[in-house]
Amino acid sequence: MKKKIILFSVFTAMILTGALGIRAAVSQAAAKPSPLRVKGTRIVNASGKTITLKGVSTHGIAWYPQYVNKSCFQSFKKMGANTVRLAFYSDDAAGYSKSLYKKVEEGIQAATDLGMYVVIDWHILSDGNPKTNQKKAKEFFTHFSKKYAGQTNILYEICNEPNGNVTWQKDIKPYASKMISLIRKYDKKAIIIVGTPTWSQDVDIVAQNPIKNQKNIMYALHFYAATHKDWIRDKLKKANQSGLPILVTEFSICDASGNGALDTKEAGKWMKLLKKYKIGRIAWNISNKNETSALIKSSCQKTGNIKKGDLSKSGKWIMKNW
Ligand code: IDC
Repeated sequence: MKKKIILFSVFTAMILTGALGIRAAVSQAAAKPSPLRVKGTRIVNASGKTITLKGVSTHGIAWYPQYVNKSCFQSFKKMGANTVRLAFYSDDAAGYSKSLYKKVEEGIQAATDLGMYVVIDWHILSDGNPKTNQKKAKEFFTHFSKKYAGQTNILYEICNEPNGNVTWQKDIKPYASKMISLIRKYDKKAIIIVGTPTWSQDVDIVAQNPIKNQKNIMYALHFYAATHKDWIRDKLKKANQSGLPILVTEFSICDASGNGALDTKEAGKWMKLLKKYKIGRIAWNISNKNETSALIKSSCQKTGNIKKGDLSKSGKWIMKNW
């Protein structure tokens, strides 16, 4: 009798450890996204297949750090995201602090564990000209490109939205050249995304004079569907036709304030165009802030294990239609 019990427990233990071993192997196997490169206007993976990035962006990580975690990112992965964007505001007034580098690293780790791509976003906004905080930007990109050189799921977005009295020729392009050569010292291959004039809308201007002699460079286009309509889509079409590789690193279907009514009709036109050109898109923003661009309902307090029912109206529309 005793012998039978011992045999039975040994047997059960073997089954349990076996099952756990298999689970560990499966989760490790999920964790290696193929390296990306830019080919023409598109992103391709190591075997040359077109990859469309579909992602979610954090809100400013100084304001909503609680959503920078694996369970949260995994929830969006289950809903179709393959990318996370970490928005690191560059202006002191918007919460810039070097102590937040750690949060970025946590976010990178979480996304990497999940086999997702990560966009490290230097989120200039109120500081308008990327040159304003160039010194801090240099420090930031030196730190991250050194630390993650060779890690194949990282993309660098070097200036979210240049705006104000800023031109491509005099301000953004020279800034971009500096950041690109700085990042390339350590990371030879990662995709680097350059912001464009007028809150990352004027891709047509950039297309007339893009950065030369550099590989794996893309340009940002942002839209908020209730504000930005045909005239911005025309810029995108023009730039795409002249061969400019574009990534929509930020969009929502409300107005440009990040709030206001949703325009699903215009949003539908945007999605159709992006799908046609196979352009990647990243939705603003992972938070439950009381604004219509927040992807999570303001009544939902969860910061992980987010289900479809926890999403806001824009969140639901985007996860269904992107
Ligand atoms: C908005 C946030 C809002 C915050 C504001 C100021 O949604 O909660 O108070 O920034 O920091 C952008 C920017 C992005 C904006 C968003 C909506 O890249 O930072 O977020 N937006 O205004 N460009 C166009 C719209």
